[in-house]
Amino acid sequence: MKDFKQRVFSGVQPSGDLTLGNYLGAIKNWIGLQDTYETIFCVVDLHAITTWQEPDILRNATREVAAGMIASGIDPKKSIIFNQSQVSAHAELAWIFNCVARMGWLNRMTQFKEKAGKNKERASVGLYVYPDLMAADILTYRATHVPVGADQKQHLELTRDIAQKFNSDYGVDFFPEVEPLIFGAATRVMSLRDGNIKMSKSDPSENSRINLTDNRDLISKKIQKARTDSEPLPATLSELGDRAEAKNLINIFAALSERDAEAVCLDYEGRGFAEFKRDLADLSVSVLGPITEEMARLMNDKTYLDGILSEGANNANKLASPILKQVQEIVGFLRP
Ligand code: AQP
Repeated sequence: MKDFKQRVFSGVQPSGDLTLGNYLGAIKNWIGLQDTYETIFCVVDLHAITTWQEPDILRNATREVAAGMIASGIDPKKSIIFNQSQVSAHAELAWIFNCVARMGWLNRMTQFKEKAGKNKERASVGLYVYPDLMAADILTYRATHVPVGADQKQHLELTRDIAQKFNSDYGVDFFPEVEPLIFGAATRVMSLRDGNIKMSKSDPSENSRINLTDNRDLISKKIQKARTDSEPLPATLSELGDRAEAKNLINIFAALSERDAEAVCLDYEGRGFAEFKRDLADLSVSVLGPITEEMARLMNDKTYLDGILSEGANNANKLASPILKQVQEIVGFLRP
């Protein structure tokens, strides 16, 4: 296999307010990659409309995700930041991949099953072919590395399958074998109301999540209100057993303080949640406060944000266009 440029691609959907889950599980981990790789971070608005989005809210959320990335430490001078719909190569390559991927592969995707719920017949076709678009996002830049959370691993496997099938169907060595970048302390942040489901932008309960748009008071209140139990904390994680909410709060504490979850558990051995939550609220406010404030400041400067997104789209387009052109030639599209 030939040498491909070391390039990272990742994205976040503007399907609601950015959450602590998006921050700890994704964006925070991207910051360090900017010095090692060529990095492309995308606000994936085409993905967002796989479920219904109010147009004005979508526009606002698109800017908000960009502001959240920048406020968290993604540097527009080091990384390409743009929104997906501005670069048509994503949609064009996704169509080709719709024709490469097999129904059987998509039928196995667990995220579709989770998101479509019981009423599969009423889910959009876009939601079903979401993984093909994700493969196009990555491969339209021939990205070599993708930082993924545990929930996205299956989609990345599919990207690898699509790349391989394309290469073998057309007898080329065109798309790289994409590698996942998995972070040691990759955190899966769970809902503050139910420790068995993930914290999500689209959860109907506001108290289930911390948004990066929440002010210091609200962050603190949501932590205080988080569901817990009446038992004191044990010395080790394994002794927590199936206390999912307790585990989640300890993991959040560990991720925010960049410490090992076992060490956090040991620190609070024998203590109750009132004290633990007070400290977690203070910690959350001290880490997230500056980010939420910078985000609010950026949201007041739409000209700046739109400028970043449009410059990012230009740069992304410069990378994507020649790759798409080669794909079109390989596939046999006549372009006189
Ligand atoms: N709770 C989470 N814990 C850890 N990582 C998370 N991510 C999302 N939620 C958590 C990671 O954030 C990145 C961007 O996610 P996305 O916006 O593309 O879609 P998602 O995973 O579907 O996020 P949400 O918040 O749950 O959105 P909705 O409610 O619209 O579906 C991904 O890398 C993801 O792993």
